[in-house]
Amino acid sequence: MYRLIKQVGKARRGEFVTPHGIIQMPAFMNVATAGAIKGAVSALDLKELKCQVQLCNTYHLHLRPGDETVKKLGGLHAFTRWQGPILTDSGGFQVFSLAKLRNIKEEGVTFASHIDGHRIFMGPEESMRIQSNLGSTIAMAFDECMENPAEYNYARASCQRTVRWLYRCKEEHDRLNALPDTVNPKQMLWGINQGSTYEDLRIENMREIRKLDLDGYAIGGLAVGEPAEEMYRIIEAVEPEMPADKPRYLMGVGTPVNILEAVKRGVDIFDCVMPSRNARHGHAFTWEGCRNLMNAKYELDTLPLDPTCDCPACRNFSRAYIHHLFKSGEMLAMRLCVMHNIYFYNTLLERIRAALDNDQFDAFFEENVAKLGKRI
Ligand code: PRF
Ligand code: ZN
Repeated sequence: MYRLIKQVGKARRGEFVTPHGIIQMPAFMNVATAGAIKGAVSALDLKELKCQVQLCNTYHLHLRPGDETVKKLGGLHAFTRWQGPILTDSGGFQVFSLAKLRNIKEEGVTFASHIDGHRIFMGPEESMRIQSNLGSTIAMAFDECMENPAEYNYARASCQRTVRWLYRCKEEHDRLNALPDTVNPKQMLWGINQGSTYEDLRIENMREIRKLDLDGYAIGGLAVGEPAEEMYRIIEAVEPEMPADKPRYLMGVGTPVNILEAVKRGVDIFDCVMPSRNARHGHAFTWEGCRNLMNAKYELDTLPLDPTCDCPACRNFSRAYIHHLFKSGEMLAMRLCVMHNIYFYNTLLERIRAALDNDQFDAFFEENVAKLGKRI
């Protein structure tokens, strides 16, 4: 299902065939946590924003509207009207980052809902059942995402438990896919590498989880408190242990610079809330660096957010107008800026693919890495 088209150093140009369409890689996944990109962007907008694949969250959709409800409504594709590939994150990360009063045991995690505080239990089987009800294209394994820095002995015990959880995920996932009324009988399961910032734990963990011959593998537990250099070091350590014929997903990363650096080290797919979250605070990514639209210098600026951008916001509106909308608290400010940032991220990945296709990746990297990191 993953086809490697070309490799330049460690960087990979490939494609991943799914029953909901082909993902050209390297790719970015647009984050629609509760079934919508935050900032009033719907599935109808996504095609125009060059979106290939959408990510939704098990944890959020289980709490609201409930995965049983989504199943009754025909699954996430019918519910959100996004017809392309959908990946659901397992809840592993959200339970650890959002929920309060967690209690982790071998069976799973008990936690209080961040909405109304009621107590919920989620383990590998529950996560698989929820994701099966959602009917996503790709289900993620249920894992524990530790914060960094983590103590060595804790990290070792935690990622060993995550491996045991993975075996339970696989068994339950196979059982659910075979049921007669399952929403998506071809749902895939991807595993998640953990091990904090310890190279030996990361490598051992990867060797364990690749034995299950899953449809793809993620690197989790990064961009959770450690410096970017540590993240790159861990990617370099674990990458040689990842199967070459499966996609590699770096979870929750990152800035445009992080993405360039990770592609260079062999990562194929990313997701991050940054394009939408930063836009909601008035930050627009551009090819010259990141702009803050709240800045008074945009009051009379008639140029678009990025003069080289063809997104719906840049084709029609000025910085001055968007600056005014932010100052006035108009919802349209966010919508325009979110659309621009999503288009920007998808264009970044499209240009990375084109650079790989044309044997220009190194030049593209050098030309853009410094500019993309600037604040202007
Ligand atoms: N595990 C899961 N989802 C995630 C992460 C993880 O470690 C991260 C870490 N950056 C983001 N999303 N299941
Ligand atoms: Zn734009």
